[in-house]
Amino acid sequence: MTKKTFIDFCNIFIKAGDGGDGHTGFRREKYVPKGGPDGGDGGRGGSIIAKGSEHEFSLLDYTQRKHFRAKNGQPGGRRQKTGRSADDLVLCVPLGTVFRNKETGRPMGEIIENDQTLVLQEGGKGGLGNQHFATSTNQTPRKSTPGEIREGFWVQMELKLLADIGLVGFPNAGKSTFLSTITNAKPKIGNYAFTTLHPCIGVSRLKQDDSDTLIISDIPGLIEDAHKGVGLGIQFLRHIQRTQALLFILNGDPEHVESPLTQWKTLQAELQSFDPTLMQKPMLIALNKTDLLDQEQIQKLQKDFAEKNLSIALISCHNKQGIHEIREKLHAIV
Ligand SMILES: Nc1nc2c(ncn2[C@@H]2O[C@H](COP(=O)(O)OP(=O)(O)OP(=O)(O)O)[C@@H](O)[C@H]2O)c(=O)[nH]1
Ligand SMILES: [Mg+2]
Repeated sequence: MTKKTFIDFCNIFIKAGDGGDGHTGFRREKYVPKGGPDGGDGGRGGSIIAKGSEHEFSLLDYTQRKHFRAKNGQPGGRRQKTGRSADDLVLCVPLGTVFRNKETGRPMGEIIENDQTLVLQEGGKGGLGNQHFATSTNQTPRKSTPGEIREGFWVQMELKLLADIGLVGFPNAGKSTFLSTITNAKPKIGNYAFTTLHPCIGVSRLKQDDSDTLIISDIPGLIEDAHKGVGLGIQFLRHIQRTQALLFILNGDPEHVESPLTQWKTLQAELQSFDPTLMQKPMLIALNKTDLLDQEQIQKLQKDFAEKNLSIALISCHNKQGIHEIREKLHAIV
C-alpha cells in the first residue's frame, strides 16, 4: 500500500569506529642489546557519514536495517608500524533529510544537495605508540596511549521534500489533478476525499533546456481541525515548510459543502496554527472546477474574494482553462 512505502521519519543507531591503540615495543637488533622504543600509532576508526543522493526518495531502506557500525582502527605494531585506519561508513540518503540526535534532540545538520556529505560521527583517533614518548631522561618509555573510544547513539532522520511550490487545499479540490496537468507526475486521482495519502512531487518545465524548472509538491488534503488530527491531520504541512510559495487550490464545485471562501478561511487558520510563517510566503489562490460554474456564479465568487482584498485565478483542470496563465505566474513567483 502506498502509505507504507513513503517513510519520512525513522531512527537509526550509529557508532563510529574506535581508534586503534598505540603500541609499546622496543627495537631488537642483532648486536644492539637495548634498542629504542619503536611502538607504532593506532589507526583511525571509520566515521559515519551521510551523503545526499538524488536517486533516493524515501527513508524506507533505513527501516529495514537500523544499526550502522563503522570498523575500528587497527592497533599500532612493532617497528613504528601504524595500524590500518578503518573505512568510513557512508549512508546514502534522499535530498532533504534532516538529522537529529535522538537522545538530546539537538539538530546535527541536513542534506540538501546531491553528493553533499555530513559527518554524523567522526571515527576515534588512533593512540600514540611509545616511539613518541622517549625523552633524554627516559630512553625506554613504556607509555603508549589508547585509541579514542566512540559511544554509539540513536539518530532521528526526517525527510522534508524540497519543492518550490506547495499545493494546499481541501480533499477532492483537484490538487493532484492540477499536479498531473502541469508536471510529469502521475499521482492517484479520485473523486473522493483523501485520495492522496502521502506527499508527491512533480516538475514543471516551461522551457526545454531545464533553465526554468519548478518543483511542485502535492500533499494530502486539509480539513477543519486538521491541527487537532482530524482527517489526515496537518503533519504533512512540514513538507511545504521549505517551499518558496504556496498555491491554494479551492474546490469550485457548487455541490461542495464548504464554499470556496469558507475553504480559504479554514485552510488559512490551519496553516496558521501549524506554523504562522507559512502564511507569510508568497501565495496564489486558484479556484478550480470552474467548468461546473456559470458566469453568474463565477462573478459572485470573485466579488466575495475581492471584498477580502484577494484575487483568485479561475482554472479548470478538466477543460484546461486558466492553466497556462497560472503556470506562468508560478514560474514567475520563484
Ligand atoms: N469538473 C471538474 N472536476 C475536476 C477538476 N479537477 C479535478 N477534478 C476532479 O475532482 C476529483 C478530485 O481530484 P483530485 O485531484 O484527486 O483531488 P485532490 O485535491 O488531490 O484530493 P485529495 O488527494 O483527496 O486531497 C477527481 O474526480 C477529479 O477528476 C476540474 O477542473 N473540473
Ligand atoms: Mg490528491
